[in-house]
Amino acid sequence: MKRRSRIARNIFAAMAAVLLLSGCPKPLTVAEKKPAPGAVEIGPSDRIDVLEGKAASVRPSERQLRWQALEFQAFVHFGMNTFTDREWGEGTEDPKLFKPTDLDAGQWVEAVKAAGIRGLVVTAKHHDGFCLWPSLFTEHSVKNSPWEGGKGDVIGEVAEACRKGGLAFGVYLSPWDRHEPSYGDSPRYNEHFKNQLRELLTDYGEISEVWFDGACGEGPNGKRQVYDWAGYFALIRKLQPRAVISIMGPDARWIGNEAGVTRESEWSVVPVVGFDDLPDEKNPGGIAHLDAQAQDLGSFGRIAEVARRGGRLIWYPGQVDVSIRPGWFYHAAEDGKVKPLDHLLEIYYTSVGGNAQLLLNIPPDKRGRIHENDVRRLKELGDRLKATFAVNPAEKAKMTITEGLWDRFDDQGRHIGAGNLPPRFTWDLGSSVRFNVVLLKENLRWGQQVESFAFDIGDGQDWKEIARGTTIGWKKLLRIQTVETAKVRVRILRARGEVLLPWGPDFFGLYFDPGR
Ligand code: FUL
Repeated sequence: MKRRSRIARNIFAAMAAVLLLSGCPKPLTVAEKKPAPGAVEIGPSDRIDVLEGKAASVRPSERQLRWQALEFQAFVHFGMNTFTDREWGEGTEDPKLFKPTDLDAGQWVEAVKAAGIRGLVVTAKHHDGFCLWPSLFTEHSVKNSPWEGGKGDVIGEVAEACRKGGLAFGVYLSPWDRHEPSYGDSPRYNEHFKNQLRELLTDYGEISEVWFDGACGEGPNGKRQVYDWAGYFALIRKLQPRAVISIMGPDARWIGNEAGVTRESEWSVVPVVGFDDLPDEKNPGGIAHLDAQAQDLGSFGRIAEVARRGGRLIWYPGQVDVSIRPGWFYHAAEDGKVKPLDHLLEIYYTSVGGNAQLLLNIPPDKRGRIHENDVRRLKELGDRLKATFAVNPAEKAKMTITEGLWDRFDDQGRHIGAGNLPPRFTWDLGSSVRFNVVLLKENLRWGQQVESFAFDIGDGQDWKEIARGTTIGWKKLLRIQTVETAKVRVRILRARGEVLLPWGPDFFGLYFDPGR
């Protein structure tokens, strides 16, 4: 990373101080050209400062940023298993068993929107191979079910309802297909799979995400299917270039568990070993050799370890997939087991507020509706989040940046942040404010930089540290004991490169959660 000389920094600092004092920021610099998104190679000859610069230079793609901004999405497991009361079907189920009595995709959309959800990913085909759309390439689909006289198309209805309701729309398509006879005859099945993918990518408008699971089995011929990941990815890039490919894909990694648990430090920049572009079953995290379940995926120590063997740094943000109930599919026996509000809040704060995206599964029932218990819980969750995040008293607070730094402004003269570590950001709230949630964000367009920070409150004379954290990334939500103060401060303790906090009410918030 380009580093400025101390003298230049001091000149900038002096100019910034004058501008801050005069209260009239003018452009000092134009925003540096961002390095292009993509992988950065690392190797044993990289010195520590070089490695640090490389880690600081990795950038997300526009599609990754758009996806990250969704923050909270619904996962919808619905299909043959809903009617057979199973989690994994055999592929031998009779399509006639699929008979929702009151399917209403609009109800799904309203129910999930009440929780503040912004996108929805539906299981177009699960491992049993039953397709929720009338695919031309199989008989094992809704077209041979009694639902809507075989003329129905669940995917069409859901896509339409999402569009109407303003939700992003994505699909889960299981590569493992226990029904399809060509499965295991690798080239033939890969063609079949691409045909199905093509239908989904061309017939339903914009697809925001394609979710691939890594499960792989033997076909009826006893042979193991070898997936053509590169071919699948190429097709998606061609037909839906804005779509993120998750889990077995290059854009978003699996968080490593299905319990809704994130790491204390979630890095979107992760080192991966080797130069193999393709994921495999042992590495469901992604496009290269990455153990998605490892506790440390992105610390500087981990980067140095991978560099010794040779590898690369990629932008690979985490996604938390977890179900609101014990199972992924609906089971009446689990109607009383919808996760309590406090558990969902804990998941929300540690995922959305822990630099990850939350994909909360809500399975419709045999009617084809989201069950009343889940609807109620989603509304409770949304109401609580709305009440908490309604007002940000820090929005209009005066912020100053202290400690040998220089300010940066973009080419329109807007303040976009400060560099020269370690910056301290101080807010004068004018009068005493009560809060128990602190929100921080980095501007990920310039990479992920913060390794640790502290949060202080002040009484005008002294500062008292009340919380510490590690990574910030897209968003950090700190839940703290309720405090009242007119002055707050964030100290960046360690960062990899210049810390660029996005300017505006969005990047720093103090909130009061009335339920705590
Ligand atoms: C897993 C699947 O086997 C489960 O059935 C579920 O779809 C989950 C989200 O992914 O790997």
